[in-house]
Amino acid sequence: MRAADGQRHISGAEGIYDDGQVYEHAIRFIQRAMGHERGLPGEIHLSIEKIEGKPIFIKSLPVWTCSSEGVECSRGNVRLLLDMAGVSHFAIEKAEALVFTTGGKAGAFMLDICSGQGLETKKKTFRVSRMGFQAEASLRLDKLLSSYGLSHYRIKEALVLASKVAFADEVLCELCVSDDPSYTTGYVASRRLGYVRIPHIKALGSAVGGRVFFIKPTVNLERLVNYLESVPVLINEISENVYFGDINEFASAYNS
Ligand code: WAQ
Ligand code: MG
Repeated sequence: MRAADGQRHISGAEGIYDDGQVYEHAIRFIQRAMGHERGLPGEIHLSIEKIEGKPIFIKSLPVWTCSSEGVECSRGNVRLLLDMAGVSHFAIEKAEALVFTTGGKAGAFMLDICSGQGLETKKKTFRVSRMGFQAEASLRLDKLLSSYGLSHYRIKEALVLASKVAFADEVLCELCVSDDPSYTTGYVASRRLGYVRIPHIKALGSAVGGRVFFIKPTVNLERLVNYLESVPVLINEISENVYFGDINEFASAYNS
């Protein structure tokens, strides 16, 4: 589902569901678009396709929630995590300018991890699609997350996206900031870092946000875009690792 008001992105969502659940989720997506805090959309596009062929099965990333005293502290944590992942300072600054000063894009930017340059393609942003959960894994994750007080639907949706993205060899890591004014937790994710949640990543009420995928220089762009947009990926195994702690605890666990 994609909902927009002219050029301005309002809301989007995607998933893979059994045929018996398609109707229910289609309605849910339309309700979400119509009731969105970013405003009433001028148009809503809903596209439903049968998945052909075998999906790729992956495991969800472990979840770490990084405690923070406020926006300044969290911005520092974002920089530390991206640096730990191996992103250059040029690329970190470029990403910060994209996700902390603008919003309203439907997809993610792809930046080179060394130069911080945007990839030179006709499309400026890319939307990841065709990811979901096997039924049993979905229930397991719901149970696990809710036992830690993390049952917001956004967390589950972001975790499946981040797990699909992190599975791509060409992607070093991802930075995400919701562009919804009331949702102020973002994340940095990679296969090595896991899914690291950052509360207070932006001020309450701010409509800035976006996603950046940091791409290794040797990337085969066509292959990567095809994987992100079109290859069906299902989570069939859940990482049971859910942690809360500050950035120093995270760093020592990461380095050990
Ligand atoms: N593919 C690529 N980029 C996307 C996609 C997608 N499928 N969906 C959203 N984006 C980009 C786009 O630029 C949006 O403006 C931006 O991300 C933010 O999207 O654990 O709700 O749906 O508590 O507002 C993170 C959850 C929530 C953190 C992120 O993002 C947590 C969220 P939103
Ligand atoms: Mg949003």
